[in-house]
Formats: sequence, C-alpha cells, structure tokens
Amino acid sequence: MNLRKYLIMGSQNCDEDPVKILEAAIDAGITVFQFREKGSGALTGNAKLNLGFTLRLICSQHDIPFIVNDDIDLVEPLEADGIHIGQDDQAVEEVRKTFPDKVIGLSVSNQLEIDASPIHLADYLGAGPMFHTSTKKDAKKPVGPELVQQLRKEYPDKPIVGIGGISESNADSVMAAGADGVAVISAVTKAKDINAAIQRL
Ligand code: TZP
Ligand code: MG
Repeated sequence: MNLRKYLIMGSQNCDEDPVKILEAAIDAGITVFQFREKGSGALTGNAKLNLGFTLRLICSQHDIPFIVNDDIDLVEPLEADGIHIGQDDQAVEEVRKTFPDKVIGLSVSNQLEIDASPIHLADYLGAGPMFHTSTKKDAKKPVGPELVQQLRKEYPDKPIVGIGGISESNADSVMAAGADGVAVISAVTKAKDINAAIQRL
C-alpha cells in the first residue's frame, strides 16, 4: 500500500461537503484514505454508516485503499481494506485474529508504547503526534520526527507514516526522518485550495 499522502477525515473535520473534499483530494493525488468519524460533531448510527458508504464507493472507483479508524463494526459493512487502531482500542492481536487479511495500522506515540506493542502484527505504524495539532483534542505530547527516526532504526522494513500537525511546511522533515508518508487531516480539509495543498505536500 502506498502511504505517501494519507488523508484522514470525517465530517467533523469539514467545513464543506466531505464528498467534495474527498473527490478533490483524490484528484490531487492522495494515495490512501481513512474514514475517521469521531470527536465532537461527528455523525453516529445510520448517518455515519451512510457517509461511510458514500466515501467508500468513491475510493473504490478510484482504486484508493479505504481504511476505517477504530470502528471494528464498520469494517465488514463498508468492505474496508483495513483498520487503524490506537493504543486504547481493541488489542492488535484480537483485530489480527478477526481480520487476518485486512491491513492493520497501529498508532504509537513513544518508546514505551513501541516496546509494549506487537509491532510485527501491524502492517504499518502511525507515529505521532509529530507536531502540535488542534484537530485531535486528546492528542498526546508532540514528539517530533525523532520518533520516526527511532522507529526506522528499530524496524528498518516497517511502513511508517508520521501524523499530527503535519503541513506543507514541515512534511519534508518527517520524510527525511525515514517515513514512508505523511498522514494529514487539517492540511487538506481546511485548505483553501485542496489541489495546491496536496501538490505542495
Ligand atoms: N492522531 C494523532 S494526531 C491526529 C490524530 C488523528 C490528528 C491529526 O490532525 P492534523 O489536522 O493533521 O494535525
Ligand atoms: Mg483510536
């Protein structure tokens, strides 16, 4: 899976129609999409499922891998290609057992979490927050691209994306630290010109 330009988004991140934002982002060259309908203002129940279906269909039509965040229950109805889990979600071992063939992404924020995680069961790692972010209210302390560097040293072949506060002005430092890609929310959803923002990323 090409992790280079990884867009994460839910309706709560969008000031305009998420469908339009996803379509513009795909046209501009994102390589993977994560549906993260979560936090204040997020849809729930059928409204969440319906938006998921719509975004999933758009990804299918453009051959963009579709990952769901946390929501184990959405994996099957949305025929997701994978699931991204955090340290406080269901254990990676269980998720791997339930979905032997899906892509599993795992968030790690520090060395303690790295040491405590079954890294070998994850297909890729999300490392961060790299920088300060206002998007995730309960985000942990920014750790900088050094975390990517550390992971790259420990796991030379593991796909890694940096996440958190990444913009066109700092993405290069995350890539230089050894990341395979950058995962962004607001750099795309809040961009005045989505095409230009993704090109510059
Ligand atoms: N996990 C760690 S930071 C973060 C998530 C979901 C939010 C990233 O949002 P932004 O707008 O790219 O900083
Ligand atoms: Mg989570």
